[in-house]
Amino acid sequence: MSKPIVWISRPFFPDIVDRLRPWFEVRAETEERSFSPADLAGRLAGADAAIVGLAERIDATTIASAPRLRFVANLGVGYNNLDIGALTEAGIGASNTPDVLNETVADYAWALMLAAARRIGEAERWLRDGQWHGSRFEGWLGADVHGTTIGILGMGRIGQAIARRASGFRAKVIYHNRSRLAPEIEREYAATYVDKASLLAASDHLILVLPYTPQNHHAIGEPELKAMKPTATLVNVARGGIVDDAALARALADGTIAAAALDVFEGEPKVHPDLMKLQNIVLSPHIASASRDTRRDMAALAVDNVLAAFGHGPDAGRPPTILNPGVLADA
Ligand code: 8YV
Repeated sequence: MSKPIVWISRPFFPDIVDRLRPWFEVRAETEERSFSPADLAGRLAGADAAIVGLAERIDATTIASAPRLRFVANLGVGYNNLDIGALTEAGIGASNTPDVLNETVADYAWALMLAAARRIGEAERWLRDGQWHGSRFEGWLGADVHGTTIGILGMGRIGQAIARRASGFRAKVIYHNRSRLAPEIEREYAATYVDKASLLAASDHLILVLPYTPQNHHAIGEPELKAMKPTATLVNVARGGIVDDAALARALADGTIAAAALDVFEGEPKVHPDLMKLQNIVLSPHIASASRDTRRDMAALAVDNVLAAFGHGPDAGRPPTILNPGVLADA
């Protein structure tokens, strides 16, 4: 009997991909590329399973062109590229990569916050440009991070990992979330729940970690930016589309807020041209989870899910991070 086919939309760690080979015919892309809907449909037409990234949108139209598809493993914790309703209706399981990236993304959120507040990118560009001829005592003044109030919008597992790092900086954490954390978790992080208006008004540095949903589209737009302190820093490690990038560019240009750092963009990999013109922003190409260990862990988790969905490996029959477990129960 021929082996089921797994399509992998981007190259990654060959030793991890090899774990699929005893049970699957692996069709792995050999270079990073983007897929038109027609390309995607063509790739999925013969596939029984797929490992995809957030650039690959899997919805009812894609599914219609993939009659054999039984499982989709997403290389990321955020899965707004997957239409879970349509997948479930078609009896196709789906998984994401939660938890394995929490600490790495939290490290990076802090790195971006520090870089933007202390103007690290801007100062380095100036130095490399050969402009350092002497130091001005009042040059390069940035904002402190220690001892400040750090606001977190979206207090899931990554938000909590960000909050945990605040104590070393003696910073106060306030947060807003769909649901309030249990009191013992709030105590653990010394985090105070506030409404969104208070979060915007009181944060010295505001970090966005909420999932992208239609309700969260432009959760930070012109009115929200105007409600922030003029000395504030905004950091987005969540998804493009949560921030209105055009409004942010205006706010950074006219001093509504002081600085920003974005790892994600509306319409990435394109970046709004007005953001590109600014100095008081750190622009990063969606790499918050890109540490060597974490990207391996994400890849391994995606592979574990595919193996388990097809009855192999230690989790046989129980993909560890399946998003729609009902699909397997119904199978
Ligand atoms: C990406 C992410 O998945 O986990 C997420 O939701 O946005 C990232 O970790 C990563 O860039 C791989 O494509």
